[in-house]
Amino acid sequence: MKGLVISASRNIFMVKPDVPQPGKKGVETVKTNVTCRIKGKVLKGVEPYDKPLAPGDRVSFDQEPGHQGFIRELKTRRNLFSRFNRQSQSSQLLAANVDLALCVTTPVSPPFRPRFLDRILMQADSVGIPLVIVCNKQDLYRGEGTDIDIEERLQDWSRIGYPVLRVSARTGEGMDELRSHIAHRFSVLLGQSGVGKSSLIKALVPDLAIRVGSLNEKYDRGNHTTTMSVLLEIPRLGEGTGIIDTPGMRRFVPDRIEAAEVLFYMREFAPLAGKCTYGLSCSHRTEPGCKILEAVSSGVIHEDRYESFLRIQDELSGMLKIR
Ligand SMILES: Nc1nc2c(ncn2[C@@H]2O[C@H](COP(=O)(O)OP(=O)(O)O)[C@@H](O)[C@H]2O)c(=O)[nH]1
Ligand SMILES: [Mg+2]
Ligand SMILES: [Zn+2]
Repeated sequence: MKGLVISASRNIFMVKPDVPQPGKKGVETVKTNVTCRIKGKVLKGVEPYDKPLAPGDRVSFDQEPGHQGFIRELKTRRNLFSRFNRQSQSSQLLAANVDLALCVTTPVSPPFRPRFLDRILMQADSVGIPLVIVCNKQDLYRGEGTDIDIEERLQDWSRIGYPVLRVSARTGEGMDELRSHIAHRFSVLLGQSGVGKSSLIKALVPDLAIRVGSLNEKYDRGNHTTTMSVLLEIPRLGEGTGIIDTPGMRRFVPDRIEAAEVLFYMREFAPLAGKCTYGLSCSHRTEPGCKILEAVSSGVIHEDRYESFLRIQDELSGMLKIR
């Protein structure tokens, strides 16, 4: 049997079969999710991650009617969004086979954190997943009392090619535009804890709220915050619509990107790679004839993006020593 991974913990996976299963009484057929484990110890073709599978993965599995299933094989992934987990020193898989990443941010509450976004944007570009920035909680934004000019940063992301949506899960502002982006696609919702990822899902599908809660409750022992990625299929928003809600994160460490590669995965930097006087060995900090530094002074690269670039590079080169 073949199916779609809905959620994944360390060794238990919820899989939705492609073909309807016989119902409990054997009469009606329903697509009941099957609780699966992995057959044997390791799944072929999967590196030993903390959790080997992610929502959106396609697998084949065996199941005796009424029993738990055993996953035999992982189908080749089209893409994979992950982050590096410092604690376990391994990749944390957040979503597989997605068409779109929705990076959620807020002007306030929690405070606007452009550097957190720059990391997520870079990760998405490194694995070729198109990304849309969703600035939620517009109802709280009055454009005052913030150190960083939020509007300027949003406009700069838009300038370098990321669509920016201004929405409010509370008032419904901008939700139609968000719907049009996610219809007929599988998306992953990313962003730090508290920006309103779960609230956006509830605003998109009000009566689904109970199911979101109960799904998490079932696996998180009553804890209502999302602690694992969960895939929700929402056909009423258009055939083939699905959203993967991801667990709360406080930090985002890029995964499988070396310090020297950062340049290639920041959109407005990438075309300048290798063009400095010192070519690819340029550190883009003090060298004469550095095209990156020139681009910063001419405004082709925003100063704050350059600051993000430096910090990410520093962090990743530090990490390489730890590893
Ligand atoms: N004022 C306002 N509050 C919001 C909005 N969206 C979410 N919230 C609140 O922000 C808090 C965190 O939301 P939640 O969906 O749990 O965030 P998550 O951690 O990203 O899933 C909750 O108290 C929500 O009620 C919004 O558009 N406006
Ligand atoms: Mg949540
Ligand atoms: Zn340079």
